[in-house]
Amino acid sequence: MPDSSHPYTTNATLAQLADTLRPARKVVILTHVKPDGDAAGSTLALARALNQPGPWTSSTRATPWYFGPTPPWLADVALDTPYTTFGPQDDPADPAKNKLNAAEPDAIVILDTGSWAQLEQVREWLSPRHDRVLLVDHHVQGDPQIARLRHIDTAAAAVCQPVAELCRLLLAKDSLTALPAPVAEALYLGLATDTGWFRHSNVSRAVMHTAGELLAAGADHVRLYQTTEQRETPSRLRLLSRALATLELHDAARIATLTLTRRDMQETHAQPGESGGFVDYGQTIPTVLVTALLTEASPEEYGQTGSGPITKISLRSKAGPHAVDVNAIAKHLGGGGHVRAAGARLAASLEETKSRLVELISAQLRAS
Ligand SMILES: [Mn+2]
Repeated sequence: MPDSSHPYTTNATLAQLADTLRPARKVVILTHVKPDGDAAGSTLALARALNQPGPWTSSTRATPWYFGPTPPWLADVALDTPYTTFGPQDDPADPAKNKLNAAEPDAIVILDTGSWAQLEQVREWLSPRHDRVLLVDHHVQGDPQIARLRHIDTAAAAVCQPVAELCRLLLAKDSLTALPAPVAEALYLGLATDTGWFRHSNVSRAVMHTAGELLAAGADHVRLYQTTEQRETPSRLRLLSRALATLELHDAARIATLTLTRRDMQETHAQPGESGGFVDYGQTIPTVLVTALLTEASPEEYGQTGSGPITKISLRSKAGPHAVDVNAIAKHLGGGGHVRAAGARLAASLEETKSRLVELISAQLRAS
């Protein structure tokens, strides 16, 4: 939990951060667990800026460290920029993990978070090095004790906005248009992804201006979009078409159901887990308040419970005046999750599960 007795506020300018980083010989760059486009983009951009050939360096001095699952496109975006990923069992203090980490850093930069909860695995390593920790973030909440020098710009749509300025200062350029193209391209990724590719309400004149300058610097937005957004597998798309074909609307079109059978999985050659995100398609219908994706479990998943069918349930609920607590529904069926997203598994067929689920959701809608 963030400490409310110390406000999470800025205590350093970007120029001060640049002055602190400039003489550093070894820099570790951290970001939140499960890095997204802004986290990966900002950390890669800063690493590239710090690793630019200059009087201070003869080799790589900055390395991003990533914790938790990384996006499938990370290697294709990072290209030759070195980074280290840590599995759930990897200890950041273990120098054997990677020779890039062997030297003790004289500066540590945290980007796109300021929350211990997002840095759990590296906390023990980070805490005693507090005097060397710098932070740039755009979130409202955080733990100020995490870093000695903090620059928090809550008006920024992406942390890549203030990080762009930090890179400009580090490289002593007159404008963002003069940044090296690889630095600009990583920054553009953060801007694009945190604004939903320039669709969300956080798009501003400043965002578009910065994006324009990064394009002028040579960011290849076509390559970035293809690399990060256009990487579906044919099996997943075929499986999606099967799921969408089963769409049913119930209770005045307030409940949507989608189903997938074992046969669908087999015939499309889809891997388990490739149906991730399918449940969100039901939510795109304006009247729909709850969507359920029901998946017939595979034989291996039947476990010791015997021969009967097992159906996996994935639930999503929309916020609003008649919001349904799908966590309560999942709990009722022996599962759980969050108010807006939850899951369960039931020892019943797809059809039995569907009718039981629709009944439960309808009852909650009547009560709300
Ligand atoms: Mn962000």
